[in-house]
Amino acid sequence: MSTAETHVLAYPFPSSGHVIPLLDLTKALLSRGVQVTLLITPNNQPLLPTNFPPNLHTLILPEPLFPNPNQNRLVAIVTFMRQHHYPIILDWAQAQAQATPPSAILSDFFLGWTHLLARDLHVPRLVFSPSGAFALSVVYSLWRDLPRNDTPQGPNAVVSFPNLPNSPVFHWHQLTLQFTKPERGGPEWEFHRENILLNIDSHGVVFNSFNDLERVYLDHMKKELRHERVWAVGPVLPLSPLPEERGGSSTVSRHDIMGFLDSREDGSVVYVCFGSRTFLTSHQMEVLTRALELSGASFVLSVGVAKAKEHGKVPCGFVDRVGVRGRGFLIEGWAPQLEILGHRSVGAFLTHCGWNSVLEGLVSGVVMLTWPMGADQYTNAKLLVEELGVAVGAAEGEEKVPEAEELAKRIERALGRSTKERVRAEELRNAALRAVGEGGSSQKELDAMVKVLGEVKHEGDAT
Ligand code: AWU
Repeated sequence: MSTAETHVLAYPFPSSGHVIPLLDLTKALLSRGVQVTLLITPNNQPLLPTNFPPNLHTLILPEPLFPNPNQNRLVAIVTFMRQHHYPIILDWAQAQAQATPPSAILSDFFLGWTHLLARDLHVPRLVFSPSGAFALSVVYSLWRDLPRNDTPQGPNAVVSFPNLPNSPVFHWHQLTLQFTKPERGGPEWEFHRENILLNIDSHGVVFNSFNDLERVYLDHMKKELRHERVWAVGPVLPLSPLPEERGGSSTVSRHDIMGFLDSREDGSVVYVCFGSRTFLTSHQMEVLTRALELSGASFVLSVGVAKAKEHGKVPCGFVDRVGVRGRGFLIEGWAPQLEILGHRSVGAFLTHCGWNSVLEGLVSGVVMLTWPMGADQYTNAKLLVEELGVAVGAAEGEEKVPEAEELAKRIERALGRSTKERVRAEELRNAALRAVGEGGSSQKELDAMVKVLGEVKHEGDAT
């Protein structure tokens, strides 16, 4: 099948951190002449590129609703999508049969059930992992080995993963809540387990990562899955020119934020942002702003718009005190993160270690300060600090509060010019740019993946 006859259904989980990278990957597929139909919900339509290339199509699916606020949000959304999107996609695909039938489904790792949908459509399902290979290796190992925690240490119990490279060890509270929170063996726990096992059974997995960053984990994944259909095609993020908007429209004028950064010395600014979904408590925010003040560093502090009363707000007086001295720039809402990180004046990035932010920090060559909060973020922080030596540990947890003085010292260290982290940051930036450059490993792996999809027949022999 020629590339132009290859038709991929790209199906993201409808949350910014998952939609953004799959949209970026879709652009790379389109540039190779692949037909792509984006299965997207109305709330995420604004994220679509304005200039639609002729080989990009969309199928708008109902917005997941979950009336019961007490239900787990992820379970509710994925259940809604399985119940309400599945039949619509089946009918749509059957209507497409004579036109350009789908060649594959490329769907987020939260949507394991699409492996069953792909079987109904007689096409292969590829898992799209918006997280890295280390993180997914930990998750797959968890749901295969089902470690227990009957120890008195409770959340501080240590869980080791001897079958993973470097035999990492985590505390129980650092593992994904999807595994540790629901009652073991209960409906929610089984829901997550089924989802992961369906991912493991799928035809292949596509990582927004690159060989020089996670080679040992990518090789481990191939060994565990017993096939080679593991492709590292990232970082998929746009390099230049940077899009005006990405994932949302900035709540500050580009002119103002760039004006502030232009006025700063090279590498002198620490950028602070905790992704699209994470909020600090009031106490954490108090300590963070205190540390920024003590550090004496220039900073850009991006705090999402608080969605609930328990979300920490910047202490009153802070902006006046610090803003007056012109050291700080506060963004309440959506920050133009890629542009900020790419500015010559930004030297450090205090992040919750969401994988998109990790990759954006690496491509920008900044030294990261890690403050993981949950999900895959503890694994990402371990990779950055302990294995790659490209980041400084700053804090951890949604509740714990670091010492302001200690945090200030770590901010200063992260802004240091000739630290070992700075050297590693430059090395990994160059490695990331090589991977996505002409003839780079990520380009080659994406070409290989497209070739595999082009060779898959429709007789259903690939599921
Ligand atoms: P990011 O992955 O950094 O964080 P989350 O939004 O928390 O998304 C998974 O995505 C992670 O591995 C999970 O740990 C979970 C989730 N952004 C921006 O442009 N402006 C803002 O003000 C805030 C965010 C962008 C940012 C990045 C994305 C956030 C894959 O963390 O540049 O691309 O939004 O994704």
